[in-house]
Amino acid sequence: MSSPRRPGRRTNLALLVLLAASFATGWLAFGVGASPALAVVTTLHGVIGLGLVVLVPWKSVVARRGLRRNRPHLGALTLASLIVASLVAGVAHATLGPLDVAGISALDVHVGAAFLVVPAVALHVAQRPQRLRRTDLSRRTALQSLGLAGGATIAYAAVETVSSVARLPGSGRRGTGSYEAGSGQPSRMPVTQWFTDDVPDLDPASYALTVHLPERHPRRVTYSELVAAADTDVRAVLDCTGGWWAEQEWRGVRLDRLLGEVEGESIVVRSVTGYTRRLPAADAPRLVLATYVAGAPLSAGHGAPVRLVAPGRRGFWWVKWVAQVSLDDEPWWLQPPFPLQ
Ligand code: HEM
Ligand code: HEM
Ligand SMILES: Nc1nc2c(c(=O)[nH]1)N[C@H]1C(S)=C(S)[C@@H](COP(=O)(O)O)O[C@H]1N2
Ligand SMILES: [Mo]
Repeated sequence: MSSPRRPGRRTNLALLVLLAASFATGWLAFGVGASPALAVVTTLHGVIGLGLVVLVPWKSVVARRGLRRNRPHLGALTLASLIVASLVAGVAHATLGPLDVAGISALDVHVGAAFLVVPAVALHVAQRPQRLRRTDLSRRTALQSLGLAGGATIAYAAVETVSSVARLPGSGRRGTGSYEAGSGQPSRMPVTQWFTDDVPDLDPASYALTVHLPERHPRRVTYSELVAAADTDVRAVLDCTGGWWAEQEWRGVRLDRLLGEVEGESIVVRSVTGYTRRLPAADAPRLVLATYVAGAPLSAGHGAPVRLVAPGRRGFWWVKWVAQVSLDDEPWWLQPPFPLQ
């Protein structure tokens, strides 16, 4: 028995795969390091995302047929609007630069709309389920997928070529997709909180860092002791998932020196405001608790009296206003991949 032919089924399934892969690679790009080599992930992300555009001619056939049916279309049209908004904002960010309208950036719109796509597409698919067939694993599907991949690569290459020929700001972005802002001039570097944190006003004179080592009494380290211990200068790039980066010269104390013997699995760095990240203990020699940037004490916005400098990691690891550093035996990856606050 053959089921009734449903043109567009494969198009719909391809859209589903592309959406899942866009979402996964988008968060991957935010999650894994901050080196320029991340261009591999962001390029893949861009190619997959533009694959959706390649499928427009096929999907419009499906959509027109669907729109003729007597059913509510609000959900499907909302989904379409969210996808368009996310795509336009993503390409705008990648080509035109760090756009900002009333404090909302193109990248905010891109990620925000993509976030809302998840429930919208779940609803859309739940109401219009598409069956998988054994023939989906065929030579024909493989060839179609290859064609789609080729089309998507061409679309991505076209965007990048226009961007570089027209010398759009995008041609100067970092591999992470971020734009330079305030390198060497911390006062021009944006002050960014991950979500809801507020800049606290702390008095260095009464501030002390608490250091917790296993089976030892907590140790208090005052601000002046931290400044006196600051023996390390690192030039490092702070690359925020908000879409900007800056290189600064940071001065502070290396975590392995502050902690002494680093025994344990991970280091927990917690701020006065409760913002917390857990890092592998093996990273201690590369991590710096900085009190100075570009030769001057940190400003309140940039983490005074002391912040973490985590070279090679995205900005959300660089805990500001550090109150406590502790060492324990839990693995560092036993935490949400992104801060929840
Ligand atoms: C890029 C994401 C997508 C967009 C923008 C989109 C948009 C639309 C629109 C506007 C319609 C016509 C209106 C309606 O039927 O109410 C439609 C119909 C439909 N969509 Fe999607 N869709 C997307 C992804 C998907 C996915 C992932 C599936 C399933 C796996 C799917 C399955 C269907 C089906 C079965 C129809 C109805 C076709 C018919 O009744 O003849 N769509 N879609
Ligand atoms: C519906 C899901 C998504 C789609 C279809 C999508 C698609 C795209 C597209 C087409 C671009 C432009 C690429 C270029 O022209 O260079 C882009 C850029 C970007 N997207 Fe997404 N995206 C999605 C979700 C996400 C999510 C969830 C994140 C992060 C959590 C994200 C982060 C980024 C970043 C950082 C860029 C800039 C990369 C660059 O400049 O090359 N995206 N996205
Ligand atoms: N306590 C705390 N530290 C934090 C954050 C935060 O919200 N709270 N945001 C992080 C993020 S997302 C980034 S990009 C950097 C930004 O540092 P800056 O404000 O000095 O530029 O701080 C990180 N440290
Ligand atoms: Mo950030």
